[in-house]
Amino acid sequence: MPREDVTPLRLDAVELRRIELPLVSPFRTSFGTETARDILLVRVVAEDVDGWGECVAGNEPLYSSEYVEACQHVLQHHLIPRLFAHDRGRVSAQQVAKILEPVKDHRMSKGAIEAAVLDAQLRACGTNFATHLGAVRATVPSGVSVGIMDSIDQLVTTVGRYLDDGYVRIKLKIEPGWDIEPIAEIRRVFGDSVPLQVDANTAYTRDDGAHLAQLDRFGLLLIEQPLPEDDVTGHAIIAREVGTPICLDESITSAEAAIDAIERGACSIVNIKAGRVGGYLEAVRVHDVCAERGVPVWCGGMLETGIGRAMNLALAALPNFTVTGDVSASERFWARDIVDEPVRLNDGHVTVPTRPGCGVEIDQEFLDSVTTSTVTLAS
Ligand code: NPQ
Ligand code: MG
Repeated sequence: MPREDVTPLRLDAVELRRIELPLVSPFRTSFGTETARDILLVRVVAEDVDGWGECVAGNEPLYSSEYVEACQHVLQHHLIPRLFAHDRGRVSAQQVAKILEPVKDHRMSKGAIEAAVLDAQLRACGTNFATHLGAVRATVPSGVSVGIMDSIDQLVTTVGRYLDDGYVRIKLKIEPGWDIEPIAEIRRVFGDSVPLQVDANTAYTRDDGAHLAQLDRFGLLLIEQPLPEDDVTGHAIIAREVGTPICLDESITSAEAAIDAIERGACSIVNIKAGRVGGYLEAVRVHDVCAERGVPVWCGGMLETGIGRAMNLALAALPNFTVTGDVSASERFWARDIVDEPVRLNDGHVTVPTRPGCGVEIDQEFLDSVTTSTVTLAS
C-alpha cells in the first residue's frame, strides 16, 4: 500500500531524548569541524506501540539556521502541544505537516516528530518505511562524504581507505583554498574512473564561476551547493559558467523550492534530505517533482544514527534516486550505533531494512548509556 494514508494513532506521550555520540574522527566542512554529535531523538508512545524519529539539526546553526537546542524548544513548546491538541491527540503522519503549518519553518523539528509518528503507525500495521514510501530496490549503492583535511597526504590516505572499504563514490568537501589542488591530487593518485563529486556547503560567491570552472577538467559528477542557501539566481548564473552539473542541497527546502530551482536553471541534480524539507513525506514529493522534470536525485546524509540511516535507506530505494547518495555504513561515523542492526557495507552497497516501521530496534542499554537528558510530555 505505498503512500496511502494510514489510520491515526492516539499519542499518549512523547519523549525528547538527547544523546552524545563521539565521531570516529573529526568531520570538517566549510562551515566548521564536528568531533561529536549532540542528537535529539523523538519517541512517541501511541496505543502501546513506540515510534522513533531523529532530528538532524547540528550542535550549532552552521549548516542551516536550525540547531539542536532550538529544535528541542520548538518541539516541546510549539509543535508537540499542537499535536496533543488536535482531535484529542489522534493524529496520522499524513496530517502532521498540516497541523504544524501555522508554525513557520523549523523543518528539521517537524520532520523528526513526523518520522516518529509514521514509525509508530507503520509498526502498528506491520508495514515498513520502504514499502510505504514506494521503494523499488532492496539495496542501494553507497557513497561516502570526506571532510576537509589538514594536508593533501592525509586526504589521499583517507580516500584510499574508503575505496578499500568498497564505497562506490567519493564526495570531497571543498572551500576556497581547498579545491583545485586536492581534487587534482585525488585524480592523479586514484585515476579518472573513480566516481567523484564535491560539496562546497555555500562557501563560494557569484564571482567564483571562473574559478569553479577549473574543476571541469576532473570529470566530476556534480558540484554541490557552491553559493548561499537563498541564492537560487546565483546558482543559475554559476550553472551557465561551469560545465560540471550543479546540484543543490541547502537551497532545496521543499518540493516547491525544488520546482523553482529547476525551472530557473539553478540545478540539474537534487540532493534530498528528509530533515531539510520537513520530513519523509515531503521528501517523497521532492522526489516526485524532480522525476516529473527529468532531474535525478540522491539521498544526502546528516551524520545520522541507525534510526535516521534506516529511514534514509528506505527513501533512497525510490525509483528516481539514480545518483549514488551519502548513506554510508554506520561505522563511517560511529564506533557503536544505538540500533540492533547498524548499516553495513556489502560490496559497496547497503541493504534497505524490511522489518516493520524503520526496520531497526533500539539497543536500549547502550542508548541509556549515551543519554544526556530526557523530557517526557504527556497528552
Ligand atoms: C552535506 N553532510 O551534505 C552534509 C553536511 C553536514 C555527510 O556531507 C552535524 C550536523 C554535522 C549536520 C556535518 C555530509 C554535519 C551536518 C556536515 C551536516 O552538506
Ligand atoms: Mg551538502
